[in-house]
Amino acid sequence: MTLRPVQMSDKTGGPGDDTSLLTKTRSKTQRPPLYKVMLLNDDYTPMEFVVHVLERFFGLNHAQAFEIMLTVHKKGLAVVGVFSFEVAETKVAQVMDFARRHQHPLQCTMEKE
Ligand code: TYC
Repeated sequence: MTLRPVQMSDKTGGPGDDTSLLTKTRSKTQRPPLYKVMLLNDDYTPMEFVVHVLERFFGLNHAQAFEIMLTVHKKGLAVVGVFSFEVAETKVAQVMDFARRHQHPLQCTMEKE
């Protein structure tokens, strides 16, 4: 909140002659947009590999990683985390590169929340 003096008169000088007002300028707080990072199911990537990816790049413990892997397997996809644009972009690139290096077709994408 910024207090902005507004001069209401040009006749300034004398005591008690201050006709300025304090007006409140509402500044809307800007929150950065968030991005969902999602893992997609496929028929070939081994379950253990997906669990490893979730532990390694998303800091999940084994039980959490296994649960999300199973959700992707059953439902086709799942959100694995929500991040700023830059962090989401990095996670997607890390997962895609890791999967490619191991010759698995695992797909990871991001979408504005
Ligand atoms: N459907 C895969 C299988 O049966 C496992 C899998 C789970 C693959 C999650 C990708 O994002 C994925 N081996």
